[in-house]
Amino acid sequence: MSILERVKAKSVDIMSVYRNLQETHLNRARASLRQALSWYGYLRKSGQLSSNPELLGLMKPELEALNATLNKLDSNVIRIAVFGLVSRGKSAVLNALLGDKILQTGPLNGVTQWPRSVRWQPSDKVLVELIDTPGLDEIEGESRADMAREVVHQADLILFVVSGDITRTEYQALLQLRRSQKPLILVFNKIDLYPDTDQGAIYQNLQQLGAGHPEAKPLLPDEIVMVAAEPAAMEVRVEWPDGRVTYEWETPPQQVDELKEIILNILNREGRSLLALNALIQARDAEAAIAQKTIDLREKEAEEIIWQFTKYKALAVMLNPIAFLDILGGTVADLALIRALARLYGLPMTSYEAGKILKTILFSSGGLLLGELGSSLLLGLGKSTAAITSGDNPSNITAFASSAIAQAGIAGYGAYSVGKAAQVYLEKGCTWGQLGASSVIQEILSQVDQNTILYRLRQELNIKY
Ligand SMILES: Nc1nc2c(ncn2[C@@H]2O[C@H](COP(=O)(O)OP(=O)(O)OP(=O)(O)O)[C@@H](O)[C@H]2O)c(=O)[nH]1
Ligand SMILES: [Mg+2]
Repeated sequence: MSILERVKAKSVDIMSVYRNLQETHLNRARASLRQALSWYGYLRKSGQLSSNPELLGLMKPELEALNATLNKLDSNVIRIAVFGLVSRGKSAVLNALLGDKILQTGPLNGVTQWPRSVRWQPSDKVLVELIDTPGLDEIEGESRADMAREVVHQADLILFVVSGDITRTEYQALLQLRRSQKPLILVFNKIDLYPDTDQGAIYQNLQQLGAGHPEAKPLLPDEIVMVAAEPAAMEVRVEWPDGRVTYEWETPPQQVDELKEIILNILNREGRSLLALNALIQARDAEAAIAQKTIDLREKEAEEIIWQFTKYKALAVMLNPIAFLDILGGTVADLALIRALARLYGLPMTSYEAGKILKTILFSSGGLLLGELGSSLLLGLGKSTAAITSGDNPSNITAFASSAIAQAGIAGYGAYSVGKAAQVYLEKGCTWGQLGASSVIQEILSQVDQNTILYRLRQELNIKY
């Protein structure tokens, strides 16, 4: 095989690795969404929800969002939205990508008043929906800015368009997008207005954007692109050989090839992974919202359940004379409490997950609950000895009683903290279980290649693998 052939074979190899990985990510996302939907569907059928029309009504928008997200995954269309302040050239950038003046542009602020999407097929395998949005600082009021934010929330990749100095609003929007795990490219438009000598400095400033902020890291070279989407005509001085001087209007060339290439690279390498990630983020948010609504609705009943279990556990531990059994009994009670709360909330929960939550709670609340285990063991042993040797000796019975009461108090407090902690945990939604949205997001981010935009997101979030 010649070197050229080998290089070719290798790059075909790499492309097929990327393709397989993206396919896996899509499949995992689909499985996760189906699991969530089937769970809520099960609740409805099993009567838990239909007997509770209030809750069903509350959950409806989120269930619809989950369904829409799943449909979107199946359609395989990647959504790219522009975002930025008015008149930065958002519509012009999309026109430049499309190679046609489809969207209206103009010098006045607020030319684009509604989100509008246009199909774009940059290569035969990739289908893209380009979405134009109104400016973030639209004077007509908040509603248009809200519209833009809503679109961005649903997009898989953002082109954040700036031109000239970055304003505070732009800076804050940028940080917020980063925080919400949105992949983005910073597009510096109207570069034709700057002489070549300034462009290097602009680039460096952009790269350092947010570097002063503890959460933000400098942007990577691939994440900043300079473009001239709709360069303005300039008056140029022409000196003729015969000494005549005339002035003519000339339009500098459009500069958009680099942006196009970067987008195409991203789409080929990780387009469908971005689709999967975005669907999972939507699912996670929807499920968290469902959990929050349910928990608010059931606050009183939950308090009652927690107290009942606290009393029950204290009593069970106190009356049980055998050291190991009371610890076991206590743990079983904690698990049952977590499951009872989950059942009350109608949240997906298997005993495997309940066990995992209990473990998390034990470790996260550190000393206190581990202390409960430790002292249970000590006091429990004392109690067992007292029980064995008690006979008719009243002092032994007192020993049994006092260690039993001490232990019951600790156990009761433990159950109460477990209950409260479980409530907090459940509030976050059950997205951390097997195939849960959060788990799959983490799984996808852990598998991405170094030169991808997703890898960069993972760095930003400081996830360690
Ligand atoms: N010099 C120069 N002007 C540009 C460039 N791109 C766009 N413009 C001009 O900037 C103005 C605004 O462009 P639009 O594309 O309408 O901007 P927008 O961000 O969509 O604005 P809104 O829809 O109002 O939020 C227009 O007059 C464009 O001609 C560019 O690359 N260079
Ligand atoms: Mg516009």
